[in-house]
Amino acid sequence: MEKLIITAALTGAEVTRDVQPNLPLTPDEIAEAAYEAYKAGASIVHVHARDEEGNPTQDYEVYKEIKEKIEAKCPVIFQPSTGGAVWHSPEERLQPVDLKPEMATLSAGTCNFGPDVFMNSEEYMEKFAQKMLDLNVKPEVEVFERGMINNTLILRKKGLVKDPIHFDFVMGVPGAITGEIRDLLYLQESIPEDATWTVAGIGRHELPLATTAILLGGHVRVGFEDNIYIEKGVLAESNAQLVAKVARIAKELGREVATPDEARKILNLK
Ligand code: KMH
Ligand code: ZN
Repeated sequence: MEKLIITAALTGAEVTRDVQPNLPLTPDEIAEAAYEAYKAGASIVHVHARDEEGNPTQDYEVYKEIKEKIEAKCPVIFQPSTGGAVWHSPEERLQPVDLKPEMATLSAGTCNFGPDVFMNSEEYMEKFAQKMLDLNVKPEVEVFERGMINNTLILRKKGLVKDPIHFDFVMGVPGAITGEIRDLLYLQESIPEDATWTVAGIGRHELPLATTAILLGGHVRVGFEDNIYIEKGVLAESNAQLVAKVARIAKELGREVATPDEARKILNLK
């Protein structure tokens, strides 16, 4: 089995300090959280930027500062979000791709997102994919529903997404696919054979899905964007604590954890 890629989703766009006091918000805090997550076993950091008030921003300059600060500390793969927050315009969301990061997320369809709608029209999915292709940025395809795999295969047919595709199954978002293991199996068997995949379980789904992915040969995303607890009712001290827990479970189950360079090879990054 391939080594395990652990992604740390450090901040997200929805979580606040009110519910998770240890949430990293400033570029310095995000870079420090990335470094700690790297030391705990993360090979990718999925990053959402925040402005000076702590609100989600897709501003190019803020992402640039975060990217440079992370790169100064460690060799972890920097993966900015192009999902942003539900209220960001597509143009705002695309800004971090101009930094030519090794990877960026590419949301593969529209779905309900709690009380909101997360909009990803065909026109904009194509624009996002084209830009990533032009700038040699590997998409991590965010799948919130089964139909989004079909959308991705249509993008592939149009030459906008290249094999091998890397998927992130985001499971347990209220309004989208459940966090049940049978749904993970369904998603896993629906993607091309040469594709790689990771799973981001939301809230209480994080740990069971992570453990299942370790056993199935998939990869794992954890972090405050998805889940703020280290165990039922106990807030995590840091993103690194969540990463360390996954690394520990992987070790117990006999799956080695990938370094960033090993993750680059598994994901065919240049
Ligand atoms: N914040 C969500 C609306 C991504 O990062 O690409 C979208 C999201 C996906 O988090
Ligand atoms: Zn995200």
